[in-house]
Amino acid sequence: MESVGFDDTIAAIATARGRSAVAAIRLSGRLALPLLERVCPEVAGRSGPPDARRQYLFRVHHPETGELLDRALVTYFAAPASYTGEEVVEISTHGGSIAPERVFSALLAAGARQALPGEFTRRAVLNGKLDLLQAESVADLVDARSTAFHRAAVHQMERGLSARLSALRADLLRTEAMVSYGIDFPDEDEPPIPIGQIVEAARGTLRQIELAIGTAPQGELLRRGAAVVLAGLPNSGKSSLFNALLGIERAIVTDIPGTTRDAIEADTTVLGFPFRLVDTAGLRETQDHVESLGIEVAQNYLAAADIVLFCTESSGTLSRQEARFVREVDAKRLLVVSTKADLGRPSGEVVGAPAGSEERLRVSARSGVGLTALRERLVHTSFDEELSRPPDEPLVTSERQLRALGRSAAELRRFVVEIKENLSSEFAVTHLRGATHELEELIGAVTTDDVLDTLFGRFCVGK
Ligand SMILES: Nc1nc2c(ncn2[C@@H]2O[C@H](COP(=O)(O)OP(=O)(O)OP(=O)(O)O)[C@@H](O)[C@H]2O)c(=O)[nH]1
Ligand SMILES: [Mg+2]
Repeated sequence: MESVGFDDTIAAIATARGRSAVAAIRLSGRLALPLLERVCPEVAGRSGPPDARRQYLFRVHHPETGELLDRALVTYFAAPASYTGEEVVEISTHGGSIAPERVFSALLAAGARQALPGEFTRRAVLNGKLDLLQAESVADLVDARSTAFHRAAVHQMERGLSARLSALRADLLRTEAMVSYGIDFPDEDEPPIPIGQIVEAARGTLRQIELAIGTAPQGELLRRGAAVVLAGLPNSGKSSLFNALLGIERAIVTDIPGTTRDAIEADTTVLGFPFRLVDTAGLRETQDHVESLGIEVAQNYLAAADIVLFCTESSGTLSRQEARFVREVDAKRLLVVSTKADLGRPSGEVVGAPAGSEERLRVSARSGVGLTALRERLVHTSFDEELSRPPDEPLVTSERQLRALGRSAAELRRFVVEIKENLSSEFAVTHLRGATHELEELIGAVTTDDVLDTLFGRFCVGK
């Protein structure tokens, strides 16, 4: 495919700042090779350009002062066989904070322009190297903080969702052809293709779109992490359990009830799945102003929690006060654990335990007992759908995707209504085209500038 023909050649340090063995600098645009020659006189001295996709060890100099800046590994990718589809040069310099910056400055001095966030990927999309969904997955891949989300992003980068939606788009085009066939021969008594068949085809596609929409809550959870809010009476061991799940001593633990006052949040992964843990103030009636504010905060977190991890020191019946708190949480979100299992309690306490409490997990932050079972329970409670999702089944992971699919489904439903009432098929078909258009815009077959702006706004420089 022809390069879109941007005038500037852009450059960026693509690796993170800080101490490292190597850093990568990227250069993309028509002048990538001439700019390389300006900073690497050895390239200029060669009889021809460097071979594409071969690594060379070149000295890098400042184009104005001639100062030697580094020895770097240089790879040239000839257009269009490159990430962006343009002429690309990648320079691997020594890492650290100085060498990459100085080589980068040399490239700017030679005439490159500093790339904007996501500009390389944006060019890749505009040159047809990646579709929009793949571009989104590139950002997800970089942002991924859990292996589960990473897995979804990789699948999308491999065109998982794109392929599925392209197939649905093809189905819609076929349905449109069926309708047009009817419109082209309006004088026939019986339409050449029965309306029922057209409706059936549209409904089939609609079901597929709805299935994809149905994966969005799980995709959203994978992106943001499931919120687990630890709650319970003061001193019930919430902060200790919070620290044990995190693997670091983050919250203060003392034997004084009412230690935690504010809510403490921390992102973590549990068995590869993303979670946000929230430790809260113990729930109790109190005259203490600060403590009661903390309890109010806790209540707000509880309302928004994906899972309420209720900690009780009892291994049997909950106290009246505890039972009152627990009643306010709906059962699907509630997970009750008996803490401090290492202390061992007289088995007599279990007598009179409410139904279901035999299954209650007993955990100890001190000895580690029950923590593995608790981790598994947390993952199953939040990510059961993800665990049972076939690996090749695509997942809707962004608001943009969800909205576009919603609009496509709405158009398709309107189409079905119109065509069934046998209103003018020309009118119905505009809704069918609307549904197709939404899918095309989602994949990136047609893109508008503001779609690109929102999408690439969250990229990092050099990607
Ligand atoms: N033996 C034992 N003691 C524990 C365990 N977990 C917590 N404790 C003790 O119980 C006391 C209270 O623990 P915290 O983790 O501060 O309890 P909390 O629920 O956060 O308390 P508040 O913040 O005051 O509401 C401390 O003295 C802890 O050392 C455990 O698993 N085993
Ligand atoms: Mg605490």
